[in-house]
Amino acid sequence: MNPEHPEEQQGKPIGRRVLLGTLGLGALGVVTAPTLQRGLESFLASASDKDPTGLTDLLPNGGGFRYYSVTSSVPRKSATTYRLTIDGLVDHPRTYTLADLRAMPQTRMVRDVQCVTGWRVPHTPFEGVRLSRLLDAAGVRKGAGAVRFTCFDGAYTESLTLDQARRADVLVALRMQDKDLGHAHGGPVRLYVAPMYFYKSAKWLSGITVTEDVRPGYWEERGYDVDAWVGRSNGRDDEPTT
Ligand SMILES: Nc1nc2c(c(=O)[nH]1)N[C@H]1C(S)=C(S)[C@@H](COP(=O)(O)O)O[C@H]1N2
Ligand SMILES: [Mo]
Repeated sequence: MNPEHPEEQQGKPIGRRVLLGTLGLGALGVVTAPTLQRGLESFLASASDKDPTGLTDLLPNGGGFRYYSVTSSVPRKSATTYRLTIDGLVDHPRTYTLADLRAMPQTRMVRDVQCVTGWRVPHTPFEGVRLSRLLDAAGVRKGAGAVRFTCFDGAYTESLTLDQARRADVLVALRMQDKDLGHAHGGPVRLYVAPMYFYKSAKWLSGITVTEDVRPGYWEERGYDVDAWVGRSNGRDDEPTT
């Protein structure tokens, strides 16, 4: 597998060994809000309808997205109330509105979404502004080595090294599945880190802070890898690549 493009293994079905191997982590990692989960069932059904391979039928919940939040409720932000702040070790700290972000060049990518607990949603389009573009606009200072993400749920955090954050396949995403990001999936704006397990893709993104060092995020303080490359982290490093 090309280490720069771990997503190239996207066509590979998830082996039984992977699913079995992650059940322990899954029990730890799945935190769902029962009411919202129910509200999402129609969405889940339509997500699996879009999978002609039937691959998602093999997954524990019959396929499709699961709704994850580490908090029991999350405030809603609209197109008018949403703000994204970039600060820390930058020359030009700035607060963006949703309209500001929409006015910037958008990048669309289609990859498999993969949660570390084993579920996967094949060929999922995401669209938004490259994080590298926002970092360049902010003017990253010497001595910076990492980027920290905060969320308006008030609890979740994530981080990337500066090199990871500058990859072309890391987006500040405004759209998913060719629709504006809904609240349940982290709208109006979430992070999308295509080459890594989905826990890196922080929902309800509100802050981007350029820092010296990586500080482990919410799940990483609870045992998951900070460098969360799909297929070569979290004990999955030995997956055969066929
Ligand atoms: N703010 C926030 N972002 C988050 C999470 C969360 O609980 N809170 N869960 C992560 C995990 S473990 C996964 S698998 C995905 C789930 O995204 P979804 O709810 O859109 O399916 O969001 C990631 N980002
Ligand atoms: Mo996850």
